[in-house]
Amino acid sequence: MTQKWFLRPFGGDAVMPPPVWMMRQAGRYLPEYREIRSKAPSFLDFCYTPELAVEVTLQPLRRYGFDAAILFADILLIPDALGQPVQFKTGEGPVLEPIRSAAAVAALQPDRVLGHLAPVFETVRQLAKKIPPETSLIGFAGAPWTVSVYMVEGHGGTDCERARDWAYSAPSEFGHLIDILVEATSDYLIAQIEAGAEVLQLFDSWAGVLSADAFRAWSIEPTKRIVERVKKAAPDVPVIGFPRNAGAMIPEYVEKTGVDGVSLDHSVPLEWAAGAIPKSCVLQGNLDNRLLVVGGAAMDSGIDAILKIAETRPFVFNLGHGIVPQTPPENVGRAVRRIRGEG
Ligand code: 1CP
Repeated sequence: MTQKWFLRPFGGDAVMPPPVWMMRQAGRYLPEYREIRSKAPSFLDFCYTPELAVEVTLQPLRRYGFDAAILFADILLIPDALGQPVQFKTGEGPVLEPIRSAAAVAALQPDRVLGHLAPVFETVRQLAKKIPPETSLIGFAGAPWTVSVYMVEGHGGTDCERARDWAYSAPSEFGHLIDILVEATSDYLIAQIEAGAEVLQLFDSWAGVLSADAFRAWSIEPTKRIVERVKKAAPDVPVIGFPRNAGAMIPEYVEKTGVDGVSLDHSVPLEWAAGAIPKSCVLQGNLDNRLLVVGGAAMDSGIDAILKIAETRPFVFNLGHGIVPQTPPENVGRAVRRIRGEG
């Protein structure tokens, strides 16, 4: 049986070269993205217009031939679908009308989520037909903790203090918000699989601000519940977790959530992760995204160090966090060639 290269590590194989994709592989560093983006009236409209979302998902595949495509959408579509006002302001990032009371949680509308997100499922259906046959399609969502941070803070660029305070001072009230997100996110991911997603990634970008016990309660537990629901619906679809900056808690996250792969930020020493995490869990990562900006010999040696570990176990090459807008597109091409032993 021939299997897509991207899926091989999830079947237990340490393949060389390792499959490669990059978080935020579609985005502002690409001139062809900026061109299409300027045609949509708002970032949300952009995400909800399948024709545009499909096109920008395909752009980085045409340039670099990544082993996987990631659905073009955003983790903040879930708050939007729940009825919380969300806007993306140019140069400022997302702005939400913050939720800071039990009454505001009770006003969320879980029943409208799947209907509201129908355009995203249409994008996935079209992508499943349009990506090259050797490429895998990744669906995704934000993990409940990280999505709740934006819902409670109302914007990025914080230390998540309001969300942390709420979680510590009124855990059952805050837990109700997390429960709503677990259900909505599970439904959303299962619908992505039904539309054609072959792998899922759960982004917990703010996992690293939590104390160990809070991490167990608000990152591990909700993720575990989502993985259980997804596995019940689709046992064979690999789920990758990304508990960014969770450091020493990562092995426990892997063990307790049941994820099939774990995406590592660039602070994690790979030789430590390789010893602390069983080979049954695929490691993904973890080139510093600034090395992709810098390029040249520094980037090459960062890549080579990762490849030494990739040889020894099931592995997917990625960055430690998303591609930043200042990245020269030619550096991405050079990185992919180096990873594949072509340069
Ligand atoms: O065109 C623009 O200016 C918008 C920039 C942009 C893009 C390209 C945003 C706003 N979202 C996206 C797409 C996106 N977001 C994708 C699909 C594209 C791809 O990966 O190729 C994905 C997977 C995400 C996920 C996402 N959105 C995360 C998790 C990953 C991470 O970066 O940590 C987070 C935290 C968001 C929120 C968000 N959306 C957009 C911005 C600028 C932010 C970050 C806000 C902040 O905290 O500063």
